[in-house]
Amino acid sequence: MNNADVCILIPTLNEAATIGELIKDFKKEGFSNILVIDGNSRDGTAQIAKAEGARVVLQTGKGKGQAMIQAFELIESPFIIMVDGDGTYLAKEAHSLLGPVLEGKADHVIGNRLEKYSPGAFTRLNLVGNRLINMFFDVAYGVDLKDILSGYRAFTLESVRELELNKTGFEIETEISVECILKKQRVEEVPITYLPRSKNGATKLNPVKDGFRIGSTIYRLVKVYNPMFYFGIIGFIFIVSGLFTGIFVVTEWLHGITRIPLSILTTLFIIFGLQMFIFGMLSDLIVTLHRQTVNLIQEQNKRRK
Ligand SMILES: Nc1nc2c(ncn2[C@@H]2O[C@H](COP(=O)(O)OP(=O)(O)OP(=O)(O)O)[C@@H](O)[C@H]2O)c(=O)[nH]1
Ligand SMILES: [Mg+2]
Repeated sequence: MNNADVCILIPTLNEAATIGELIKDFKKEGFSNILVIDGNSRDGTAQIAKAEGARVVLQTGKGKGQAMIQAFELIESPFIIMVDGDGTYLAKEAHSLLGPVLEGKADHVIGNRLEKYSPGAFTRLNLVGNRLINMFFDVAYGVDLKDILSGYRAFTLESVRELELNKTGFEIETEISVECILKKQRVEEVPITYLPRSKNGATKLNPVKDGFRIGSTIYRLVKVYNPMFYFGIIGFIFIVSGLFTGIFVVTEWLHGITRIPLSILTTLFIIFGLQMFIFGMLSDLIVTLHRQTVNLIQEQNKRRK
């Protein structure tokens, strides 16, 4: 392996404060194949990156996700490192991220920020949000990943070409993580340092709006992977609501008061909730059978090759 076989992919939007230094740092580590995909920054980010010797491409659409998808199409190098341009990640840790990919042990390596982050790197809201999102993700997909939203990753070109990506904003990391699981890739996590954002560069992430988008992306994408989880959550909410109204109706009835509309509502809640579980079971069956068919076809294709 030659360092030129590794493309350092940096998405940027107004990161003039940090991009120059970041490119220098990667060069110091021996990586000269650097691709900056810029979202038409207005602070001279693209010019700085060019002056530092990076290949700069302007993105044609909007959002970090669109930029990444566009960049993946342009890359020919067999290995890719993706890293945010805001100077929160260390170039020297690229080697430990690449390790498992180069050794052929993993297709996709995630830099786990949540083990040794610097004080101030996460706001309290971001830290709690990240932990909740990871917990939700792990339960939904039945995996044990600690930092699916990390912006520092290493993977093979082959593995990224396999992913079907559509998300245009900050949901891109979620979608990449989900697709890796759907495509049965070997995903590993390596602890990395996470530094606070430079005071001169503003965040593009809105923790509440983007956090909500990320959560709903995880939920929507799980429908075809784990439908029991998808329908089960809705069913659970309705059954719990039914139990609450039901307990109220029964207590009132014991005191001699009959609540007819609320009794009807209770019945509807519980019937609807149970139906959701039945949908879940049926969908689960369909997904399992579909998976078996796909596996069979893949095995036959492999045998033919
Ligand atoms: N090309 C492109 N890059 C973007 C866009 N939005 C954000 N980025 C870059 O994507 C990287 C991650 O964005 P950040 O704003 O740092 O988001 P974050 O790291 O999740 O949040 P912070 O914790 O606030 O840093 C940075 O390098 C941004 O410049 C975009 O629309 N287009
Ligand atoms: Mg950042």
